[in-house]
Amino acid sequence: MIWNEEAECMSREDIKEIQLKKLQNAVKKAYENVPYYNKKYTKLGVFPEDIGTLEDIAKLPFTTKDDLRESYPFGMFAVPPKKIVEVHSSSGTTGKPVVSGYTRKDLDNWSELMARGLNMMGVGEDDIIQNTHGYGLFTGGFGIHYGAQKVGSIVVPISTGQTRRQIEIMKDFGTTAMIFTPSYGLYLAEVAKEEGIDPKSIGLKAIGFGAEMWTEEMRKKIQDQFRAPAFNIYGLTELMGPGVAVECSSQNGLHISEDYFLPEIIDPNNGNKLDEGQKGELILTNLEREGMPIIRFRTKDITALHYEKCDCGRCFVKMDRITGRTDDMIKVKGVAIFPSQIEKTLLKIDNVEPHYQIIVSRPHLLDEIEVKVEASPDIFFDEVKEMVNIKKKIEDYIENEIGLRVKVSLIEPKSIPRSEGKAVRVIDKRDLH
Ligand code: DLL
Repeated sequence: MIWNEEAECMSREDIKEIQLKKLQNAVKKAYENVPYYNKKYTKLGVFPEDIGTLEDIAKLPFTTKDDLRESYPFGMFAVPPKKIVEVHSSSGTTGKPVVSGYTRKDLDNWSELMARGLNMMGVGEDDIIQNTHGYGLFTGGFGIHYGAQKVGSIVVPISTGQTRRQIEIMKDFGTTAMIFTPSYGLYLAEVAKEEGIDPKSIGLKAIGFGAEMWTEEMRKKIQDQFRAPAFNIYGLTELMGPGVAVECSSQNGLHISEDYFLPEIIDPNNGNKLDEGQKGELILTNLEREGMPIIRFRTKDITALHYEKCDCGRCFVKMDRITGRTDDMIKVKGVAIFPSQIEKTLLKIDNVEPHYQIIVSRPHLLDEIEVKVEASPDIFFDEVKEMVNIKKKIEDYIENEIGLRVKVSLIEPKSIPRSEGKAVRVIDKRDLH
């Protein structure tokens, strides 16, 4: 059974007709109610009336994470604050986070979209969904939660961490569907085995995983460990959260709900549109958002679109799994991190230089970050106590900025290789591509 057959199995003509109507409306609302769009469109001399066809979207400028950051916290909202009922937030590139605001209707739409996603994974009212995503400003917890309730399953809002308790609950409650980041899934399986529980014996029906990049080898490992199919869930805070696109039983791409989102693929170097099947940067327009209209958002995620009909019967376009980003954002334990956040923190601390390198690895299935920081020439490496104090201070400051505890190593001045072009700030040893 398809959750919303009328929507998900529409003809291409109907999809286009609905998209055009909604796009015209979204652009008009953004122009009329959000000073950011109003100023930008006026300056460029493009107006809502100029959108006569779907292709006309190319006349509109892109919106970036930095644009949203500059409107921090509520500057992108298109409705008065009293109509906003929930906010979520994610990291910004240079400090300020991005805030996403939802009206009651936006939350209803989010539930619908995530319900479609869970239905694609074969999850419904007979299921018990254990949601290991964090409940808080991160969209993962609440987004999955809303969808799970909408399809009528029992949702276990256990949130992140407490790995041994997670396993106990899976067993005791008879969890049938797990939601996790791929790295956490593998870790869960390992801890279960340590506890003498074979993850296969839990009897999972489906796994939903996302929020960070993964490889087919990782999927295979997760599926083998739990003996259950694993489906990719994609989304981002700016557009909504999880549920923008989800994988169906074919497991070869994610359906984007095109009655809510208009996807484009561009060449990230010149902004030109790329054709079906060509890899480039994904641009997304939210066609329905009341609280915060998002027009032509540069996701920086690399993928390609495919329009041929899918075996599952759904007609919405499919995107490939994300294979990279055009910027230096990394996701660690599901948390988005920019090197600039580390840099900003280092600049606040005496005795260290803003020369650093971030090393991300996955030594025991869980992500670990080590930040190597150059000490200033005037501190003495034989002053053990002083070194320990500085190291701890940096760790505390970084934790305060990114929300994760990292390991800091202080190294000799000038020991990080200098580069003439872009400095290599991140060394990702996880092999995610
Ligand atoms: O990660 C939303 C989410 C929550 C998706 C739970 C899936 C499950 P942000 O924290 O704003 O939102 O991060 C968005 O994460 O631009 C991608 O780079 C990356 N990302 C999200 N899902 C996937 C995925 C949530 N399935 C950013 N595969 C996006 C690869 C993903 N990367």
